[in-house]
Amino acid sequence: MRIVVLAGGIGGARFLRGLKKAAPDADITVIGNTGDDIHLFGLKVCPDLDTVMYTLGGGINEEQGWGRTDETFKVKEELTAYGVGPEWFGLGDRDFATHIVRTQMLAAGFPLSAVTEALCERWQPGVRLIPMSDDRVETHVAVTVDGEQKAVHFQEYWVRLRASVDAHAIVPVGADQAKPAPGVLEAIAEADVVLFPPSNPVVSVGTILAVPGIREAIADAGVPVVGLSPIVGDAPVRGMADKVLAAVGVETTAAAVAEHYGSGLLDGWLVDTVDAGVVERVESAGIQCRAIPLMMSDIDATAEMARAALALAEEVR
Ligand code: GDP
Ligand code: FO1
Ligand code: CA
Repeated sequence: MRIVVLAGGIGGARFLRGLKKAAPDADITVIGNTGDDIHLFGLKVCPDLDTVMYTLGGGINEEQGWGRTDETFKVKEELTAYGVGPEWFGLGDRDFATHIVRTQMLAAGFPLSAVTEALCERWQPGVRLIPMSDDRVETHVAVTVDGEQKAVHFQEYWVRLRASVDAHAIVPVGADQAKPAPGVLEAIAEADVVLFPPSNPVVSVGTILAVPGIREAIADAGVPVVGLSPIVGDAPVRGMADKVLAAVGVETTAAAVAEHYGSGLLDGWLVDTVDAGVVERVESAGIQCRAIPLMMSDIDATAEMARAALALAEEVR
């Protein structure tokens, strides 16, 4: 079976670990969000691609959910001693090596998709990981700080400002001009099922869908599209989905997120058992819905979620 998954960082990566266990023989292609990417210290950092790569490859800091295990911060300390920032973004020594290799290969002329493939040769994530685009896309957030309206990079909004200021708009800068990376549209066209993991619907899955051609390819593929809610009990399990959903005018509920994707895209939707009350509302919007436990507390619980998503895909096929 060929499965395509549109993934952000932690939510996507943890779901993929369960999916690999649930469907060990499946051929899994992951289309990764690159809207979170940022240039720091002359290096290109791709947080969501790296989170997927490290999580599936066994190099992730499990507690944190991002960055390397067994990490040290000597390089960052030395940069700070030179007065070179930003200080608010925690790049570790082991992680730095990934960004150095990536930046060196990009400077040599390789596209990000080829660089990601090369990095994955080391990590062997057991899936094919493709960035959504080789073109630069950067998510910016319009905020008001001290009465002043401005746009900041998504990482500045989340890591520096801790999403503590109101977001008025989310703009995937460059997305309208971006082309899907080689292999993205082909994987979607050849897929037997497309899954939206419980990733952020705005700044992860939403950004991938903002690359012209990807949403259309999914709708045209004619295969089941099933998603899992990242919202449980009217709140994100972690992160800032509530803030960015508000910025795009969507309420923070499992039902509203399903309606936001819409029945033109989504065939099936899984909500947590605490949200069983919304099943009827989602189904009346033309999306088949089931309520099951959606907490990715361990790999077995996550594999059970993946099995339920694949079972729902068969029901709607
Ligand atoms: P990010 O790029 O690291 O923010 O990761 P993603 O976009 O892939 O996923 C973030 C989303 O995952 C957040 O909105 C969380 O609510 C959701 N999430 C994290 N852990 C869980 C979980 O155990 N269950 C569910 N249902 N959602 C989760
Ligand atoms: N998240 C933080 O909250 N603080 C950090 O200092 C930080 C550094 C960082 C470095 C590399 C990387 O791949 C991810 C990193 N993240 C950090 C996570 C990242 O900001 C988020 O997981 C996502 O981009 C949110 O969607
Ligand atoms: Ca992310």
